[in-house]
Amino acid sequence: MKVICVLCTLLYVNSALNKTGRCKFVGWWGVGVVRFENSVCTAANGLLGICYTRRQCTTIGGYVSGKCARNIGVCCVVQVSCGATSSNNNTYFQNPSFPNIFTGANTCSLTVQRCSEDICQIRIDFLSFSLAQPNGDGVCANDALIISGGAANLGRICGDNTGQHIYLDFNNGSNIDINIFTSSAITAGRQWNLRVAQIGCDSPSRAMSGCLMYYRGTSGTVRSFNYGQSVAIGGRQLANMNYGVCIRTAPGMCSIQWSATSGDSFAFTVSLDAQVPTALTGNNCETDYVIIPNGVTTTADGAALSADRYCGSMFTPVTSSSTPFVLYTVTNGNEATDSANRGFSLSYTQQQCTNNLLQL
Ligand SMILES: [Ca+2]
Repeated sequence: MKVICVLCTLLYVNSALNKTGRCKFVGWWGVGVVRFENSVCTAANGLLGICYTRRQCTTIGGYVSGKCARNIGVCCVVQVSCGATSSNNNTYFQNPSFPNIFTGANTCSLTVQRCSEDICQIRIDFLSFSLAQPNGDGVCANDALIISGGAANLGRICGDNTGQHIYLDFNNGSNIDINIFTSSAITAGRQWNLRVAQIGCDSPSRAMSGCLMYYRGTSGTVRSFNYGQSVAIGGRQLANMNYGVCIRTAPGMCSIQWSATSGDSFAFTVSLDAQVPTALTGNNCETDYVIIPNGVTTTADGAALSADRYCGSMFTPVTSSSTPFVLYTVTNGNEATDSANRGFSLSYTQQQCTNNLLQL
């Protein structure tokens, strides 16, 4: 047994330094040394965990929920709250007393460390996220999510963002700090549950650089931060945003069509008065707008109209053949000329290539 344990230690050290980008460790079980990959597992409670030995799970502050690796390993779930530091893939960062709401004033932070030098990116899934709404200018003046230390600046995010996600590259070896500020100036029930996944530099799951959001479906819906139909103060659209949303080009697809999500009269209220439907394009969009590179709309008389910028409070379907498929969001720091803007909920559909060998 002594020999086995020495071997375990050596393998553990070696594996922690390996170059796979998957943060492998070595499990040992019974009378022999057993290797298994620390892959993602679905825990018995439905959350995502990582396959570890029971001892490793305890060491990293997780808890066991089910088994994995042909019952050799345990599915280890890590849930943390304010003040934590984690290098664990799929860490759940939750408000104090989650799933109950949090009403206090606080600064709550998670420090994310790379679990190996072959990790390039994190994906944050907003499984649950509700902070106070922005002020009348769309500024997150009371509560705010502020992420620092990564390779891009996001601006302040607040309001309701359940279901959103973001990708963020590590800035070399620097940690990424996820900070949530809740203000004593207002009374609000806050809740958050953010899942932070670590993505290897060579992983097919890695988003292209410059894509804050990345979607993989041939069709789907993209919503701006804090998009919603109801408004309390001013509007819901967040100020000072500037980011790209990318869509993975599916095989055989050559263009993408964007349209306002059907059945929602506020699905595109980006500038001007949300109650007075008006569509603007090009240089008429100066404050808040989306950019669809080389977009083409069809006018009522059938003519094609090209533009890059789209704003106002109405959206005519736009098709673009520019690749990679991307949509940019830009907002300024106020809503001085705007009223009751919600932001956007745009649905996309990738369109097949025509006159292409792939069609034969
Ligand atoms: Ca604005």
